[in-house]
Amino acid sequence: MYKLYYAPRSASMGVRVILDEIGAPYELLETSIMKGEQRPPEQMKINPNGWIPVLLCDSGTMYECAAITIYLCDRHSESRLAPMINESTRALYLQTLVYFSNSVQNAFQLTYYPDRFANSPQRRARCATAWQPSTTGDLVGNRPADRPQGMGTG
Ligand SMILES: N[C@@H](CCC(=O)N[C@@H](CS)C(=O)NCC(=O)O)C(=O)O
Repeated sequence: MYKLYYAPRSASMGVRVILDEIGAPYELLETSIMKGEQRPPEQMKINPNGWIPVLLCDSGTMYECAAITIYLCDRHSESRLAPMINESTRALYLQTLVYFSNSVQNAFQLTYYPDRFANSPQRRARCATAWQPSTTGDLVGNRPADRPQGMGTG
C-alpha cells in the first residue's frame, strides 16, 4: 500500500492522479503547503525541505515529482501511463517531466514564497512577478515539430 503526503492544489495532486490511474491502494496523509503551518515531523524526516509530494511504499520513501512519476509509471508499466524505455516518445516524456519539475516548480517557489529568496519588499515583489507562465506554455505546448504523435496533443 502506498502512502502519500498530500495537500489540495499542490504538486502532490499529480501523484494522486497516477495512483488512481494505476488502481493501486493508497492512503493520503494530510499535510500543508501554507507558510507558517507545521508539516508532520515524519514528512520532514523524509524531505527536510518540507515540500510535497512525498511517497512511502514497501521499498522505502521518496520525494520529487519527476522521480516519483517515473518510478510509479515504470513499476506499473501494465497501466501504460508512460512510454516504455525503448519507445521513441520516451525522450520527450522525460524532457517534459524534468523541465516542469526543474524549472516550472522553481518558478512557482519564487512566486509563492518570495520571502525565501529576497529580504526587502522591493526584491520580494520582483521575485513574485519574475515568472511568466506564457513562456512555459510556448516552450512546452506550442512546438508541434518536437511533438511526437500522441504526446501533448490534448
Ligand atoms: N522539486 C519539488 C518541488 C515540490 C514543491 O514545490 N511542492 C510544493 C507544493 S506544489 C510545496 O510542497 N510547497 C510547500 C513549501 O515550499 O513549503 C518536486 O518536484 O517535487
